[in-house]
Order: sequence, then structure tokens, then C-alpha cells
Amino acid sequence: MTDFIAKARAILKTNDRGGYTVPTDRLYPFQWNWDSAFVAMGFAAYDVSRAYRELERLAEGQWADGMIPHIVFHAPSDSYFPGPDVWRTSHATQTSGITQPPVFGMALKHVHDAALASGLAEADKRCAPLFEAALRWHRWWYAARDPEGTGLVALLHPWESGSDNSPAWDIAMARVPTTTQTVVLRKDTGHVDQAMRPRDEDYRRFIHLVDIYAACGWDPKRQWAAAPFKIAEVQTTAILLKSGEELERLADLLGRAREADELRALNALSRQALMAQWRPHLRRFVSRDLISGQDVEAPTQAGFIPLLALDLAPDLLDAACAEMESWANGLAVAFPSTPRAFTGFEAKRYWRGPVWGVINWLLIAGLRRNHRDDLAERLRVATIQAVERQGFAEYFDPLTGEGCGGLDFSWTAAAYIELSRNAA
Ligand code: 2M8
Repeated sequence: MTDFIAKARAILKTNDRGGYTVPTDRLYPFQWNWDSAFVAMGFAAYDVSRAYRELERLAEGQWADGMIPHIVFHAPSDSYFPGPDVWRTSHATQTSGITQPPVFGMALKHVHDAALASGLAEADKRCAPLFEAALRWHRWWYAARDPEGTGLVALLHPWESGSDNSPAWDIAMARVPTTTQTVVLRKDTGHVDQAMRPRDEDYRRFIHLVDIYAACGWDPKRQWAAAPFKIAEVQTTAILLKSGEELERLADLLGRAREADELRALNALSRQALMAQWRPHLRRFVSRDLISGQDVEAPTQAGFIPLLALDLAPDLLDAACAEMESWANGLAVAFPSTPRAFTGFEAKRYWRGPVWGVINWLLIAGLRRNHRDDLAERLRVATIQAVERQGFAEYFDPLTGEGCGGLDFSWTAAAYIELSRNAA
């Protein structure tokens, strides 16, 4: 084992709070949804039982309607805002009221494959209830977030994207008022430099949306009707589709023929809808703002995440890869969450430019699926080197390579573990 792998494992151990892993100490003191899915895949490399456990603890937060929330507040902490008192939800284990990208299905298949390969006797027994949880969550996505059956699922809050202050939300969020009923008492800027974080104005809008949905009693239908922010989003749909494909395979493995058929139909619908979001003149996929009816044209990494779940025709693939190359050229480290030529680019401000290990992980998987191993390998090596030079930072400045945000970050550790064992 190299020193870096040992360090990555030590970070996951330090961030363990009893079968679940916090993203990092103090800044994020609870269980986050997609962070834990990536972490579970990291654990799968050396401790499959612990990997299942991560997903089991996340599933404890699942609501009766099937949603798996973006935060599960297993134990109290006063170092994060907004806490449970702001969310005002009613699940037995305290949770937030919104969701996050559904990496869970991908993670479950990954963990289960590792469990079978290692001969874990209880593999099917551990997998079955988690498959059930994932299936219920996918049904929730299609029912609650695509009530018209378009195949694209919508987000009602930027936090649901995981790319909180992405330039992709600028136009839609400008319509959301900055007034709040809840007092905004930020804690994040007490842990890291405020120049790396979303702005105060962003937070007021984030909390305005929370207030609206809390007033709807977190009922999906009422929220859908009241939402001033509603984006049919390509990154989330691509992740849902990729997870849907993996769940389809798991259903076959577990002998669940009816569920496999159900997933096949949902996947086919999303595959077609996602494909229709390709824009040749932009050489990438775009989301749709359901309030204005407009395409979301701001350039972000989300435009390439559909490679994860689609097999692109050669001309589209050439165009997408050429666009990706043009964003990556000349940077200290790629892949940027926003290209530096764009006016909204900020090298250190969170999701407005920086490089994220888990995004690279998804892009690498998408490029490999589409047989672009060269570009995939360059991104893989860039990610590994960024960590080896700067440590397991939350994210990296694409212009300088500097590690930014929180330190000893769980998903960066998981990405390192996965990408360092997984050369093309
Ligand atoms: C960031 O988001 C949280 C809200 O969910 C925050 O800023 O308070 C994002 O980077 C998100 O993608 C991530 O899951 C979370 C924990 O790492 O932090």
C-alpha cells in the first residue's frame, strides 16, 4: 500500500461517526447523500462490509414516500447551518427536506460486485434491502420530480444538484427573492475562507426556497406547484439513468424480473429525453429551466456528465471531446466545473470553476464508456497528481492546482482510492 492510499484510508477512518462518514470534520458534520455513495465505492476496495454499512446508514434517512434526503442528521452538531430546526421535517431520524444526485444505485452495484468477488457470504442478504431502497427512491424521482413523464427529472433547489452555486443557476436564482423568514446564520465562513464559498445573497435565496417548501409541509405535489426554481437537469438525469442501468442489472442478478422490466422502461424514457438535450452549436448537453421554458446555456461540467449514461454517435462524441479539450487546455489541473473563458468563472469559488475529484470520476467513467480512454486517462492522472501535490482537499483551483475548501475530505479520499487502482 502506498503512503497516499494509507492516508486516504486514514481520512475515511477519522471521518467515521459510527457506520457513516462525514464529508469532513466541522464544516460538514452529518451524513451527506452523494458523498456517502462515493465513499461506499471507496470502501469497496478494501472493506465491503463497511461499504454496505455506509449505504445502510444513508437509507435510514429514507422517507415514507421514497425520497432519500440530502442530509441525514444522525447526531447533533452546532457547527453547520442550516440544521434540523430550519428544515422542519418529520422523519423519525432527523433529515433535510430535499435530495441530492442519485449515485446510490451505481454505488450499490459497485459494492455488490466487490462483495461477490471477495466471496462475502452475506452479499445477497445485505444487497436486497438496499436494492429495495434504491428502487423506491428511483420511483420517487420519476413521480415527484417528473410528474409529466418527460424522462428528465427536475431540481427544486440548487443544493439538490450538489453544484450549489454553479453559474448554471444564475438566471433562475435571480428570480428567487433574497427575503427569508428564517434568520440566516452562516457557519461555513467560520471554517473556510469566505472567498471560496457561495455569497451571502446565494444563501438568502437558498433559505428562501427552504422556507417555501417547509410551508408546503414538504409535500411533493404542493412543492411542485409552489416552486419558483425548477430545472429539468441533465447531470442528475444522467446519474439517475446510470444508476437505473446498474439497478436493472442488480434486479436480474437478484431474480427480480418485474422490477427489471420496470427499470428498463424508465431507463429507456430517460435515455431518449437526455439525448434530446444535446445542442450541436454548444457541443454539449443542456438543462431546461421549467419556469422560463429556456435552455440553461451557462457552460458547466454538467454538460458532459451524460456521457456516463449514453453511448454517443461518433460525430457527437468527437464534438463533446473537442469541447472538453478546449476547456481543459492550459490549466494546471482539469476538469473545471466552469471554463475560464466564461464571465461567471471564479477559480476558487466552490462550484464556479474549481476541479472536483468526484466529478472527474464521473467524467472518466463516461469517457471510458464511450471508448475515449486517452482523455479519460489524462483526467485520471491529473486527479491523482492534484491530490499527491496538495493533499485531500475538498476541491482544486484549476489555474494553480491549489487545494481549496475543507481539508481531509472524504470524497476526495474515495476518489483517490478508486482512481489510483483503476488505470485505463
Ligand atoms: C456542498 O453542499 C452543502 C449543501 O448540501 C453546503 O455547501 O453546505 C456541495 O459541495 C455538495 O455537493 C456536497 O455534497 C456537500 C458536502 O460535501 O457540500
